[in-house]
Amino acid sequence: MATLTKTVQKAKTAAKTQAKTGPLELKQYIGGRWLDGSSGKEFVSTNPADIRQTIGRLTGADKSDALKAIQAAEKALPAWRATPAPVRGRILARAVEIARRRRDELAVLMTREEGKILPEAKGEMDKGITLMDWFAGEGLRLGGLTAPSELPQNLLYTVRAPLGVVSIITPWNFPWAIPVWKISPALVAGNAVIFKPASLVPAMAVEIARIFEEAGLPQGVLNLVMGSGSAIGDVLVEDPRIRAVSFTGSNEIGKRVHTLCGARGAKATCEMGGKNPCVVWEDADLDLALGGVLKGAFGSTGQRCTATSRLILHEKIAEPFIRTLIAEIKKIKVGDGLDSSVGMGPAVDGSQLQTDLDYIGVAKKEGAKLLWGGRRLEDGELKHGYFIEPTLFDVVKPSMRIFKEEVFGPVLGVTRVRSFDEAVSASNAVEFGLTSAVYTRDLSLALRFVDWVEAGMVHVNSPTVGGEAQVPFGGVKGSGVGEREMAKEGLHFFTELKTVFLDYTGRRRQSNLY
Ligand code: UN1
Repeated sequence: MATLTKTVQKAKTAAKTQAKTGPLELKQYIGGRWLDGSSGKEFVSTNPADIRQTIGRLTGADKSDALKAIQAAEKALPAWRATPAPVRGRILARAVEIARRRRDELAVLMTREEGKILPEAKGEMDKGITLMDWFAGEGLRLGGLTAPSELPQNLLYTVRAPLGVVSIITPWNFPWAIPVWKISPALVAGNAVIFKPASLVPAMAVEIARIFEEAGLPQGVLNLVMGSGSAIGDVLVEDPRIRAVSFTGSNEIGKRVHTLCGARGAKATCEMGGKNPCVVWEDADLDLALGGVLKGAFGSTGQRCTATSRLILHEKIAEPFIRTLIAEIKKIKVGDGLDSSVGMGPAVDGSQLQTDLDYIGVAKKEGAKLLWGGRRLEDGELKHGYFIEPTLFDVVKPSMRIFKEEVFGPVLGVTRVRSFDEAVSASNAVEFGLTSAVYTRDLSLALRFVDWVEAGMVHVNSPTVGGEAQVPFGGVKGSGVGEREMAKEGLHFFTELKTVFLDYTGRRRQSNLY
């Protein structure tokens, strides 16, 4: 424990030194070389808790860099796909060791660049490391099946082949875990990768590439291109050499990625938004539910596609539950995530903050009742960051935008219901279907909720957020298209099945089989 505290302390001191010495000079990573982008356009990432601090600086990539990265990946591909999968897995395992060693230091960088509080950043580091570790092991298990043939002395089996060069396009809200849970299966399956992170978190993306470089990944197998989506996004989705795209982000872009890939016969998996309901039933352990709602709605400043944004309360417990909820929300200290007394960090940037405030305005106008929060926080040091109060609305109706649309901020709306059917239909009355939660002590009610809720994931007596490496992650309806992520499904997305018919009779076939 003492060593851990020391490491965090060291990382914090490093952060302070970096704040004095100036921003990190970041480079693109193409064909195993660290290069400036060709766009001539400067990108900076700033600390959303204090925008006077620039975290990283780079010259953005343009189309020519994206094309170079694709070329480098194509060149590296044959040797990488010929590398036995267990050996590929061992390179990943080395990356796991490096990431474990650097966990605390990278968590501090994450807090400074993305804004989430340090315990959340450490949690994200751990989750990403577990995912990498799980996929590293898959190098030993990347098998197909054998099946009995209709014919004698015939061997029927399948193998999993890599797809080729793939693009990985990731959002800012999980700048470590999401890239890692896409890159790891892509690599272990034998693909070469072009990784394009969100422009707000380049410093974390560079660290990811450095970890794989240090782990001994051959040059060109992983390429990092950073720049505006409009400059490089289309190439990474439309170039005929890109055989698959794994995307996490907005619905608008996800649908476009899916359509463009579909049109040219490339694979795509798109993980998009959520508007996740948490149902608290009259018989629930209310303390447990309270903790789950607070974590789900206000954890990561609500900037999580799995965040709880709709609280569906049984009317019998609604009043006391809301009273306690407000009392707990009032206790959440908002501020710089490196301060250990802080419970909620800033919005990631000015535009997200404005979106949050706009939605709050619309909700008020549409008749939702503001119970707590709703304002930007600008007192003292807070004026240097993008801080907003955790916000709670009551009397939220299914017709309102705050009920239907993803805010991606710390804004929770309450809807009251009287029956199980009402709870299910309220839960399902949106276009999203990522995750959901129900708090109850009634096993039958919980399992009926599992049966009927339209969501890719259901939590019983736990918050809507999170996932585990060994089970699939993803949603239905507007929340996701393509294969699920994580687990075997996440690995299989990056492979092509090959069915092999091996006749070892050495004679002409006698059978009429066709
Ligand atoms: C989580 O809740 O731990 O962008 C993961 C997102 C999701 C990941 C959430 N793709 O928020």
